[in-house]
Amino acid sequence: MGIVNVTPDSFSDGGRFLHADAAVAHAHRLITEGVDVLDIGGESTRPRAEPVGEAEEIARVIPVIEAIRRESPIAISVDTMKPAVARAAIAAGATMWNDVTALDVAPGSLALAAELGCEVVLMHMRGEPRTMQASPRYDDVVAEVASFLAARAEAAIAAGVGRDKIWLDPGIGFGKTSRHSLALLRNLDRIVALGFPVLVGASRKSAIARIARDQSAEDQRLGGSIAVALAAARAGAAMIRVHDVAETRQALAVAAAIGQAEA
Ligand code: HH2
Repeated sequence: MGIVNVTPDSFSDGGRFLHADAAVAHAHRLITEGVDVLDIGGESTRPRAEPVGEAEEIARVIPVIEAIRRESPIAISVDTMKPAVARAAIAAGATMWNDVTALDVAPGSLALAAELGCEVVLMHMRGEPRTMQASPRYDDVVAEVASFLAARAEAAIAAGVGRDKIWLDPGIGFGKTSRHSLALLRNLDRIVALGFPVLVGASRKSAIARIARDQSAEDQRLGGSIAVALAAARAGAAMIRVHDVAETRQALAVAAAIGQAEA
């Protein structure tokens, strides 16, 4: 899964057309790099990020989804916590709703996902984006994340979402210290064992720099991001959410070939 952020902090300033234009050009680059799913987001979920209104988020992501859909059959996911944005995105050609709140916060989310018939990514987060990194605590992070995700999958199925439409994501860095994120990656097989395809997103996150004990800026964290991708794939993750598609695909292909080589 390749990340396309249509947010002012992701692209240099300018008018909305320029933002959409830059986002579409980036999407096309990821397609040539071999991406399987494009994840389009119009609101940053970074700690301390400013919330974006519904109309503004729609104005950011829909022209981008429409433009990609006009030129490519690539699978598109929309990264949003807002039902109205998800509805508009699916109408514009997206087929997957990636919700960092696991369809658990905005009223009507589960029913809408069932009505739309789209795939859904249910991600674990502790708290909400603005405050989630303020000393998160767990007794047993792996057990708590697994039981939350199992419960959200049950709730989605009870609301009418097809079992085969559900993806689970432990939410690396969302209300977790780097120790929590490491525990989840080390024990990812316990999330995989829940019986749904698992998505992992750690690309360029601050946890990478903390774990590596360096001060690397966001675009200097490719090595650590690839290390997570390889470990997650080995533990059974079905999809990895990344900024750097070509490099990650290459690393995954070589690791897989080594795994299949003759003894
Ligand atoms: N991480 C981010 C956003 N959406 N969705 C899923 N399912 N899993 C993730 O790990 C995940 C996500 C944050 O990363 P990014 O899009 O790079 O930053 P921002 O939210 O600031 O745009």
